[in-house]
Amino acid sequence: MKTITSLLFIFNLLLLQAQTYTLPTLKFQYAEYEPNIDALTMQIHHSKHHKGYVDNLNKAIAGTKMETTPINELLMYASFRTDAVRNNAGGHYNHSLFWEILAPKTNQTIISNQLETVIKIQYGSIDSLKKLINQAGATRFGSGWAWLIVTPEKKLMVTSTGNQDNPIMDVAKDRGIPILGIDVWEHAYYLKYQNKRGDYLDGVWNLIDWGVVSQKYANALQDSLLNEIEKDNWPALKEFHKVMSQTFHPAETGNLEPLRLRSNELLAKALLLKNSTPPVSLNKPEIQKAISQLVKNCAEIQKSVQKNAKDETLKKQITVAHDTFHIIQGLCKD
Ligand code: MN3
Repeated sequence: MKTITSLLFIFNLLLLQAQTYTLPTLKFQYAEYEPNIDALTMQIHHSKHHKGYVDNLNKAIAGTKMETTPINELLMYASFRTDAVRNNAGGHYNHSLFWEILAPKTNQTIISNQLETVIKIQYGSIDSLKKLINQAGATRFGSGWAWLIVTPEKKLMVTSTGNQDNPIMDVAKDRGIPILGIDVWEHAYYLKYQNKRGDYLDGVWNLIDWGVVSQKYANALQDSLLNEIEKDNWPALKEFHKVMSQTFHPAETGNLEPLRLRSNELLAKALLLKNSTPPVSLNKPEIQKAISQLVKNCAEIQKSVQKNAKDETLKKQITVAHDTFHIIQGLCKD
């Protein structure tokens, strides 16, 4: 009996710790989105496509540290994730947002004064904003999403991304928190609209619940994720990080080959970082000082490689450079 109780206890602990994603229920019946999106398209889109992203995301993170990683963090560092995590975390996030902002006409809530005012200041009118979003959706080659986002500068911006990427991700060219997104994958419209993406885009506006979008706007302005995105928007730091992890991790396990082959590149990326413009909030002397140290560390490594130094020496030097890089990352998070 005691064994069973403790086994149950452990089982419950495992259940509590493992983060699994679930398919959100739609607020309305599939047929209620007619005639702008037909019931069968809604049904397949939600119960098959979206469910597929949820199931595959759970599969991709099962048994890894990512089970306890918040979804924003999975998205944010997409360039360091596997394609399975990037596509399915994106797919789940994007579709969840899409369902939230869709409602039949009779159930829609109205736009807030706050959002309406900002739209008028930035775009002149809601109609001209719609046109820009339609254009972003219509010109997105292949599959993807058209977005209205809040940027780290707290401005609205219209943009689009490919596949299941989104503007939270470090792979997106325009970054921010999405408050309105339109799925322009063919599976979102093909049954009713066939190849006429433009007609679908016109139709989908009849379903947009501006009250929900307004709430998302107000929430985004307060969200600390905006600051994180601003700080994360330093491509030169990311490029250095890539080469560092691809050379340091093998070195840790005794394989110095990647470092020997790429020590020039590592130094070049460190120099690029030193000469790059940091995000406004990271323009601090202590960070610049640590980066100068990093350049020195990398120059020493390159010298050692040229002199064909022993593995032990290189391993020590890359560990020092890696420590310096961690100091920089720590300073960037403060
Ligand atoms: Mn879709």
